[in-house]
Amino acid sequence: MFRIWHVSLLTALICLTGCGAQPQNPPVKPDKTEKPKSVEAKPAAPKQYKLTGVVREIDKESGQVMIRHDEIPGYMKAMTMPFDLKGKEVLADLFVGDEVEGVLVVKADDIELNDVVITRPAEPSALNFGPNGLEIKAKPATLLPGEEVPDFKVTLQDGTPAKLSDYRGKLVVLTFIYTRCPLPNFCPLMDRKFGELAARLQPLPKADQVRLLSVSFDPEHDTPAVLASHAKSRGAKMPLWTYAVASHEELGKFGPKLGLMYGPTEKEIMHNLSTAVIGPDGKLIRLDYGTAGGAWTADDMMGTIYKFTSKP
Ligand SMILES: [Cu+2]
Repeated sequence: MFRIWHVSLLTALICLTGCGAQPQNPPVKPDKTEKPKSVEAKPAAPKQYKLTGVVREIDKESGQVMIRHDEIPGYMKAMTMPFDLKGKEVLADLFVGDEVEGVLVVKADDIELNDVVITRPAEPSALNFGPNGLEIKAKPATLLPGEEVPDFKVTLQDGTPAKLSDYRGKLVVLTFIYTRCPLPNFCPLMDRKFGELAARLQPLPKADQVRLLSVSFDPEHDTPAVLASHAKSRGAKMPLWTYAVASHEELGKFGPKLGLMYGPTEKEIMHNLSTAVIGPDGKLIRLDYGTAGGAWTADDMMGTIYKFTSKP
């Protein structure tokens, strides 16, 4: 009895607010232009997975980045595939070889890679360029004045092998060129500046404390014979001024540390300029590279040479 009464009272309360208390709205005419509302079930919420991998290719223009990613448990085996990172800030900083981490969002009809961060930057490699040519945006040199320049092997213009460490006791001014360079304000400019340095040093007793080394990054073309004839045409005479060539592998070991970037395109080699002064102890004294790579003058370089060689 008590129970029935309770239910009736509840019904009455609901009717007070819901049935009779509000004025009724006039019936709404159906709008014929109105599209039928979708009655589809909502798709399942996008799934998210952590993605880790290594950048293999970058196309900055389209924003497409090829990533060799690790297995994504429960979703995908390890594979190399493109991801669209257009408009994402990280794109500007990416280099081939960077290890990255991100959140893969898998929607019903699309996947998205978000929150990409570089977990381990690529090992410096002089051959750091994408499939569509060189990413000329050079990474900063990683060597600072006072730090030891890693040893590397070259072949001199007379065909003899040499190492940087063979020059211990000498002050080495080193620059990078390739003899076919068509741009007058790049390699030919370095040749002219080294020519000027050589001419100024030659009559000085201190010339024997100094070595000028023009290292080619074009081993496919710049054989010792080619270098020897190039040296002759530039008036370079061993041992003061020597042309040499290094393999890409050797260049990869020390070039980027000195801010060098180069990479072949169809017709020429894209590159920047880098000139290093290395002390008799093998430590970096001075580095002019990147956009400032062509700016040094024989005058200020002679100043550096005087400062770091002994008196006579
Ligand atoms: Cu050049």
